[in-house]
Amino acid sequence: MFEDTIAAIATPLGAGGLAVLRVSGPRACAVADRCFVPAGRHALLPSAAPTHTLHYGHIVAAGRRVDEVMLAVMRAPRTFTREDVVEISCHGGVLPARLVLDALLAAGARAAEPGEFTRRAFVNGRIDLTQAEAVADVIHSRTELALAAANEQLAGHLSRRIEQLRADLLHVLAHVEAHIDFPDEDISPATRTVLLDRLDRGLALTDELLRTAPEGQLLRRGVRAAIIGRPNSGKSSLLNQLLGHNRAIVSPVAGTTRDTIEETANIRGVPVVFIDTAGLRAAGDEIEAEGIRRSRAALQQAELVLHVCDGGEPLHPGDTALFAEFAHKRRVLVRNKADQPARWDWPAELTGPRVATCCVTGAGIAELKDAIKALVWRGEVGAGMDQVMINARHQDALLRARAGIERTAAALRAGLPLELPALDLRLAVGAVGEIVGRTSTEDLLDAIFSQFCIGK
Ligand SMILES: Nc1nc2c(ncn2[C@@H]2O[C@H](COP(=O)(O)OP(=O)(O)OP(=O)(O)O)[C@@H](O)[C@H]2O)c(=O)[nH]1
Ligand SMILES: [Mg+2]
Repeated sequence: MFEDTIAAIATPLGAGGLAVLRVSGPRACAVADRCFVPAGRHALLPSAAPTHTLHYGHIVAAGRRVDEVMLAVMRAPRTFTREDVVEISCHGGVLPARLVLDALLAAGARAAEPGEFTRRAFVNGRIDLTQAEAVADVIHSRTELALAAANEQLAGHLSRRIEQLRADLLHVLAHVEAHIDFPDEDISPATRTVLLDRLDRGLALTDELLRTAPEGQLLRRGVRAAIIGRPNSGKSSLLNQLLGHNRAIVSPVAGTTRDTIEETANIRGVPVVFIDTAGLRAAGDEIEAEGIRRSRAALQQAELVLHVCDGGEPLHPGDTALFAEFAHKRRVLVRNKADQPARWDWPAELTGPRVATCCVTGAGIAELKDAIKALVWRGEVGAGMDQVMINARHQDALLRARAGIERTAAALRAGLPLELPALDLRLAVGAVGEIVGRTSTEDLLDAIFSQFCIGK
């Protein structure tokens, strides 16, 4: 249990209807008593209030009224942090929230670090590490699909699978270690079969979880898609169509876009960061040359390329050069200006998805979105996995665990001495434990919780 009481503004700073402040710790009610003046006939000080009740009154500091607030009292252990919690809703806006926070700090609370409330929830056993990470995922999710996956994880669906895996491995480890202690007693064929079954089940689950890693990363980080092509082919028009609003300047002048423009869109549930670029050609002036240089830099980082060709003009040799240049990239070939009579056909040797679009009518944009999703989303998240999608940290731990499980199974099958596999298996149990936070270091926790915002 923590000894100090922390406080923070839990809502984003800015003008708004309400701001919410959070106080958590053993002295949460005592801190609130010192700066909250309850109003009304049944006025109660927070420390005298029953748990899970709401109170009207004022926050005062140095004898002066700071704001009119609603104050909620929630006593341990039925709270997010499992500590006493006071939540104060004050007027929105930077200044009222800031003044209420100052009053709380003057009354004895300490300003919370980023993620400190969630960290307490984890350390006090309210949630495990995957659920703590899910809190951040929920906050940062950019599409409903990403939110659904984060909520699954928050609900403990990943935790349950990991705990099952860990229990299986511990079961095998107990047998193997007993056998090492009493080497004269052979593991009976029946027991061996049971142990191998458990290990195989562990491997299957590990693989199933590992297959969700690419989609998990997609949903969390989004995918970067560069829109490239010759000047005037309609790249900026296409960006606007994909975003659903006029973000980029469109004009008949070749060389309109000079700086790269980045904007995120929800493409069939996947967050896609589109990067509109300057048309690739021999530059007319210094500014355009810099724009083209930036476009090429953006291209290096892009996981996906939308190559836009002008359907109303004969195919330019510049496009043919770009076909070859980006042959190694995942790409969608777009023949834009499909409203105009076709002047050319796709070269036969080109592979990959092709879509015809018209940015005047919006024709073909739905097909383009489908093609983008099909390229990046492999559909590995099977029905049995619900919407569980692991992150990079889970992936790293599972890969280490997998190696240990495999070596143990191989040794067991071959009837080899079990000392070394026991070591491997113990490492595997440790790696699986890391995922849910059963084995964790301060460094790991710092790395995870520092990514949170203050007040979470
Ligand atoms: N007819 C027709 N015109 C289009 C279509 N898409 C874009 N245009 C026009 O083509 C011109 C160029 O469009 P932009 O979107 O600015 O082209 P861009 O590729 O971004 O050009 P740069 O930024 O100069 O490289 C504009 O006049 C658009 O209105 C289309 O599907 N059909
Ligand atoms: Mg443009």
